[in-house]
Amino acid sequence: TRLEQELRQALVRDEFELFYQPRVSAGERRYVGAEALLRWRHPERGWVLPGEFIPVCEAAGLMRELGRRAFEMAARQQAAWWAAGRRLKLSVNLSPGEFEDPWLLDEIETVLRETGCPPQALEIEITESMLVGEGDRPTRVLEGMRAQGLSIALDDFGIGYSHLAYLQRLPFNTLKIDRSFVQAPPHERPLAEAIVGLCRAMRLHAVAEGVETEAQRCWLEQIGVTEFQGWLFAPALPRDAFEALLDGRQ
Ligand code: G
Ligand code: G
Ligand code: MN
Ligand code: NA
Repeated sequence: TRLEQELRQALVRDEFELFYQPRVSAGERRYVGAEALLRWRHPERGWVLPGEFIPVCEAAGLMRELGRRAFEMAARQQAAWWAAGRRLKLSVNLSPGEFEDPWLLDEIETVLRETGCPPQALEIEITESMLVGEGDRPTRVLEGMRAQGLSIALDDFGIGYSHLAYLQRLPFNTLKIDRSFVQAPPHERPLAEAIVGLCRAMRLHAVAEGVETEAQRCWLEQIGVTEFQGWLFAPALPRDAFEALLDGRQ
């Protein structure tokens, strides 16, 4: 297809960039991290969102290459930020195709070595659908990442195949509560409270995604969420704007 052709060209021309959406701590409300999110700088259309190009890249077999580039950009940026004393945790999404790649751990090792990025600067975001029906491979891969010094977040929690045994068995550091819970009407809140209680009992960071209002932030903080991400604080921003936000210059 035409879009597929354009995407191949975009990889050659290096038109992909990372934007950064901050993660804010409960209580003190400090910037403690960010999620790296891909954007395509289209020569005519301006910034294009992942919803439009990731499914096409997946179908065309380009996602492993794009995902690897995204991880590399994140590691390079973190190496620079950490060297400059800006020490936030940056999370990077992994696609199902990347997760299945038998060379994943070797590629991560190579990128960390080549960029000089400290592994504790990065968190890998995976989704529940990647963990289904694969024997013990997911456990081995995630334990391999932990051994490399990375942290691991379970993304979009609560809307997938939520199989609570995963939480017991797999070495997660963080659970990202899907925005459908965060934005739920009051009578649907007990489920979110139960998820946060589970995080507390299992010593996982509970990060709420899609926080848009002060009222949401307030009840999430009351039930024990430890970090927030969402438009209430900031959307995903290009590097310069993200740095300006951290420095209070925006
Ligand atoms: O940026 P936006 O908020 O539209 O992101 C939508 C989704 O696109 C994310 O939740 C994530 O699943 C996917 N995505 C964004 N950036 C990356 C990336 O660097 N790698 C992978 N694999 N997926 C990404
Ligand atoms: O990795 P994941 O699929 O969770 O990517 C985050 C997605 O959520 C991105 O597409 C981002 O643009 C979107 N997003 C981030 N903050 C908010 C928010 O406060 N509200 C809504 N509706 N979407 C958000
Ligand atoms: Mn994510
Ligand atoms: Na998410």
